[in-house]
Amino acid sequence: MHNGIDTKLIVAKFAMHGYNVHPSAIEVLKKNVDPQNIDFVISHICKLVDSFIITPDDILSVLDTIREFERKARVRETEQKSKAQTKQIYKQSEGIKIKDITGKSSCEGSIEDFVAYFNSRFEKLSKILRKRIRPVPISTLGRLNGEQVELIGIVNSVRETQNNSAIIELEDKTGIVNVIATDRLKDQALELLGDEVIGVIGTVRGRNVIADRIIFPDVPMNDKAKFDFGVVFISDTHFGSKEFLQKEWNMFTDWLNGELGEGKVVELAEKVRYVIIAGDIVDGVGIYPDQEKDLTILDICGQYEFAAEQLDKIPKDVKIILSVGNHDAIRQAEPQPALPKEYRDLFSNNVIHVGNPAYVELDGLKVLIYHGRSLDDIITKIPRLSYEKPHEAMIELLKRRHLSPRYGEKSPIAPEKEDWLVIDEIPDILHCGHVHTYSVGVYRGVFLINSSTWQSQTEFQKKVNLNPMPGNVAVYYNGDIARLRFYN
Ligand code: D5M
Ligand code: FE
Ligand code: ZN
Repeated sequence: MHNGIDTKLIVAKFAMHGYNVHPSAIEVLKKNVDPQNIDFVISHICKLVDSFIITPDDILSVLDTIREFERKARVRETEQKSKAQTKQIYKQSEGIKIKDITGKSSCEGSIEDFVAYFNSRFEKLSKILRKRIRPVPISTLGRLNGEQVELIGIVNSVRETQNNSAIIELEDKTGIVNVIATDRLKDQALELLGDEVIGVIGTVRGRNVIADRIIFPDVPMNDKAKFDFGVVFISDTHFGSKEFLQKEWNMFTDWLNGELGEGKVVELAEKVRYVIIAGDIVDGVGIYPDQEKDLTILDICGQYEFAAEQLDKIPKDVKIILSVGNHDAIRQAEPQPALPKEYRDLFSNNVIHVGNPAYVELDGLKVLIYHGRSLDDIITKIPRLSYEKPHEAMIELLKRRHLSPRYGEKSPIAPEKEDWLVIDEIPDILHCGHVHTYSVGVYRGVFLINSSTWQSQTEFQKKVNLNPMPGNVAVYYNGDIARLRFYN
């Protein structure tokens, strides 16, 4: 009960508005309203009630109305906040939308961060899978012996057994179960990378589930995107490396300036509106042991100055979307933010800096840029894949709707609250680099481009038997991808 407000004062306040108030109504008012809000409430009661004597019911119904107003106001406020956030995510820049981690990183790498990160991954990917399957919680399987069930879980591990099957340990928020995959499903199971979120349709047999189908989140069938402007895809320029191919780079920029090539090739250069670079802009310093021996520019700032100089050879009416990779001067764990300001400031205005990965929309063309570090893991893990055809490994990313399915040493992940590596938005083009080889393909209407490098084979790469295909450029125009070679 509030002592702070006097009954007489309340009667006087109502009288000022021309109303009488029943003593029991005053009690209700005292019980439900803070003294500091009393004037506000009384003025509302007098506006909303048309009887001459105010009753307890009048008071209660007006209080309900006020609460409803307040609730709606709160909803409006949150809606406005989230609208403002969306605006922040999509930094508008003359026809360009960008979504990346830059300026939004929140993780400190604690255990709680990892729990939140994997929860986000599970939520986002199970939401996609739920469009096709209706999972039961793993904890309820004990009661469903003999029945066919649908499950969604994260892959903890996969092991091969002697009797021609594989056991997938699958976990959801309620428990863990062994899923047995035999025959064709065994081959599918052995291609699982671990940590991906999948669906399983299977039959409960005691403590296990015998799989009938394994379902990936995957992308639906799309039509190939058709836009009548050109976009150039390159990657891994490695400026500052002794093996940087200056002569070939100059040929490339000459072509963009309309000074090299003839016929359709020159016409294509005229159409180009954007150049996208998928990271490893510079060779960096201290990236691997004894790297100094491979560098022409030994300091990182000098390397970015040189990079800016080389990018200045690209016509200024072409916008350059510059992402980052594991050789750049930014944290290694993905998602990587864009370059720090001190380096960004070295570049001309036509360079737009983005993180890795970055989802961009260029006059409507949706491109997902990802440097491609996870490709090493995928190509190593799945025997049918090779460095000669990196786009086939990129298909595995689309199937899993995730850019770095396996958390590990080669693919360090920063445990952000949201999993930025989930492929939420289906792009028209997925663009990677990193492996220094060139290949292009289409999967369910999505173009896959790995755009190689501008660095010839290093001593180190010779030792690990890595054969780069430098100087290749992919050019999107009007629903097709052309390949230009500037290296013999
Ligand atoms: O990576 C270029 C390519 O070289 C990529 O496919 C990874 C591979 N690479 C890089 N470091 C190693 C080591 N230590 N062993 C084997 N293969 C490696 P880049 O990011 O340009 O260095
Ligand atoms: Fe590289
Ligand atoms: Zn790389």
